[in-house]
This record gives sequence, structure tokens and C-alpha cells, in this order.
Amino acid sequence: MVNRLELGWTLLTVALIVGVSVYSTVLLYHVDAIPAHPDEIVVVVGHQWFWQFCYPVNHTCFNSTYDATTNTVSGGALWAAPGSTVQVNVTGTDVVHSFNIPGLGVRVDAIPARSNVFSFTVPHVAAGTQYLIQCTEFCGTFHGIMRSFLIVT
Ligand SMILES: [Cu+2]
Repeated sequence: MVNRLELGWTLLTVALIVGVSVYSTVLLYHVDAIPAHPDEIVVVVGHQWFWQFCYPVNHTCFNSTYDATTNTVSGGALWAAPGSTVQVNVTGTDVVHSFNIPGLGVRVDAIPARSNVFSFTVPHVAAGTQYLIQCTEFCGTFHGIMRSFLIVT
């Protein structure tokens, strides 16, 4: 004979697991969705030990090199308008790097011969706000200074 209480909590547990699974699956598809019309598309290339940013819309690229003594970058930083949707295509040229903007919860691997595409929305913050960009995959001697900045315009 089946205990009604036992049957009840078993069915409740199954219902919870199915509900969380369906919700998680739908949420994952939405999180990974790339917008059809992003405000900006940037190609990010990881090199030992700097980031290269390319803008396909005007065929320009620049290398962003970090100076640890002054906490600044030379060559340029990544710029984006507040509230804009930025699509980033991330790749690498030599070893695996990881493009990470901790302040925005963004992290994607930069793998040679592969393009990982994702997008994020720049928060509505004051102009000049800087977000640190840091490689988070150990990539060699100067991995620790493989940094740049996302600067809100
Ligand atoms: Cu690294």
C-alpha cells in the first residue's frame, strides 16, 4: 500500500525538478542569444600578451597594451556607449586566452582558429566609467598584465 504522504512528496519533487529543468533550458537559450541588430560588433583577438580589438564596420584594428606601472593602456581601449548592445567575436592567435570583464559578468575563451560569439549590454553609467578587461586563462609569462579597459563613452 502506497503511503499518500510519500506519494505526495515524490510527485512534488518530480514536479519541481521538471519545472527547474524547463526554466533553466529556456533561460540558457535566451542568455546565449545573439541580437539580430547589435549596436556595435567588435572582433577581439587574444595575443601573448595583449588584446587586439577590430571593428569590421570600418576595417580598423588596434593593439591594446597594458602598462602595470601606470595602470593605463596604450594603443587604445574598448569604447562603448551606455545602454548599447555589443556583439563580441572572440578568438586567439597562439594559445588559449580568456576575455573577461568581471564588472559585467562577461567571460569567454579566446581559442585559436575558433570564434566564440556573445553579446552584452553596457549598463547606464556615467561617461568615463572604466571596466577592467583581464585575461583569466593562464597563457604564459605575462598573463598577469594581459589587461585592457572597456570605457563607457
Ligand atoms: Cu592569460
